[in-house]
Amino acid sequence: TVNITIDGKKLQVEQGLTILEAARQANIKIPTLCFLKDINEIGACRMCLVEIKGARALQASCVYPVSEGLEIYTQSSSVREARKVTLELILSNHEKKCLTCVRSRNCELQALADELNIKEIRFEGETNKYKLDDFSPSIVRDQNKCILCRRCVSMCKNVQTVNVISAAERGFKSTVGCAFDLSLAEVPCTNCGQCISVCPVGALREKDDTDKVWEALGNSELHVVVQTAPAVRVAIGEEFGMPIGTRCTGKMVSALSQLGFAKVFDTDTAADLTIMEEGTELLNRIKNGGKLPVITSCSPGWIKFCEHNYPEFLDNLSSCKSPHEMFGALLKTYYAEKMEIDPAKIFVVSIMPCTAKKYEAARPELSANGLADVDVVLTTREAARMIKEAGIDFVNLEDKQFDDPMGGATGAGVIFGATGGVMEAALRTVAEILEGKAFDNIEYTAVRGIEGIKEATVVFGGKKVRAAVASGLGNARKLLDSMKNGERYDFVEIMACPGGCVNGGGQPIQPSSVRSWTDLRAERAKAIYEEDANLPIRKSHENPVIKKMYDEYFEKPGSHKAHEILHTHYIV
Ligand code: HC1
Repeated sequence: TVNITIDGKKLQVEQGLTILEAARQANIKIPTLCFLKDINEIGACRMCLVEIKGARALQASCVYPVSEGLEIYTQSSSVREARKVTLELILSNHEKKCLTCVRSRNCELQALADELNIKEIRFEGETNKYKLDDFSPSIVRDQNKCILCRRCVSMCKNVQTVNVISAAERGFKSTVGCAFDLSLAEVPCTNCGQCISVCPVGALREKDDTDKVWEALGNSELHVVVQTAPAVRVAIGEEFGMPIGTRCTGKMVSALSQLGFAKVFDTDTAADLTIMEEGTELLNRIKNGGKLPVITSCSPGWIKFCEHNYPEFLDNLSSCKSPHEMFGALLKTYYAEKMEIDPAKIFVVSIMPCTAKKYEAARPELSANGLADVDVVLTTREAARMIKEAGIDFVNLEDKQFDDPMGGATGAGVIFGATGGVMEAALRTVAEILEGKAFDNIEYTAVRGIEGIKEATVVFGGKKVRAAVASGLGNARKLLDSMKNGERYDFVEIMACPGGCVNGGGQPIQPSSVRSWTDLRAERAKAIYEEDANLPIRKSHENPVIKKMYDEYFEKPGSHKAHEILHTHYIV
């Protein structure tokens, strides 16, 4: 430890901490803007300046390490004045359309201006004017609101290793964008939306598709149904001020029925179906000497990353459509027949924690009988916006169950929402098929948790299954490179977002002041595993809805009909 003084308070703190961290431990708040723990610690914005006795200039506390005897002042007049001028300069070149900004009241710049008591901007002068980049099906980039904090650049380059946005030019002309001023739609962006999750302002946002859904809901010719992804239920409450990790499944279903959807379905049901199809694919490849490992295909950001960067692994991908696409295809075939509804009149909305799902739904190969499987994808945030617009008091809603005839999922379906969940769900089923008996212990804790890469080897029926799980595209890259160097697995789960869908690019955005010190991934995943533990059925192959579907329609997993409707192919 070292001895330091902050604002006259004597402290003993761990060596290696930054001044910002030490102050936080002592409950002394230093404002930050570009800082995001472990992701963007570059001291660029100068909001966290502090005065250090004996130092020549004010120092950025987020990158300045503590050392013996440091005497620090976080609120001296020079510090306050410097922070204020810096913020006013940032504001002077920021498009201040706060009233209509998607991030209004969830904007770190707005909050800081309020905190620093800025009531007028002294430096009105020249401002940059940029064209909106809204060509991507998933992400809109508005440079007029960018404050050059570079969190998105760090996320895209260092965490996801996608590297399609970077800083360019210098001085007043400094900007963040794609090479040659291309649109995100023209570069190998995976649409993961992690850049949006870390943007402190409204410079990055999802493409808002709520109007399309309102229009469909108002069209009496259409049968408009909605499905919700596993990870939405454990995060949507945050949009209504509820604590991180609150399970809101019943309230979410109530709110969606109140919005006017004819049916509210659970994507988890299709996740169970995915396990049946993907599990069969794995067992067939193991038995028949097919291409191993089988790599999961539910994360569209990961699929696009693979298509651009690792085409040599495309044959390893499971041919299964992702669960929500499977569900869409089911609704326009099996359900349409069962309910005697013209499939062309069925309008499927998916509520997903993901921005890449918007891009996925638009892929032409994801259709059945010429109809797109899914018509519109909304993020968790957009769904919350619709609920607010309809004046629904979300927090006080009564719980409601998902609708029949496709309602009913297992714990295996819900854990898809956290990294390792698809693997665990698959192992719960594959184990029983290979052993030919039921298992009581179904919790595969080795594949749980937020570590970027996890491994497990299990033996069922004398067969060794080597499993690996990666979340975050940087970790996927590491895992794939190790496989190129000879590492061998039978089954691999990859999710584009760090921590899996619970931390998807479409989830509620928490500011750096929360995100830097609370692990959103762990809190939301805890709620997912609680939901699993509370469900009466926790294995996909025991789901009665799925059994019935095979009896009535598909005959058996991997059948010709199942392949026609539930499987797809990839593009080099
Ligand atoms: Fe996911 Fe999936 S788990 S991809 O993370 O396989 O988005 O939640 O819906 O489709 O089920 C996302 C989540 C989601 C699919 C499922």
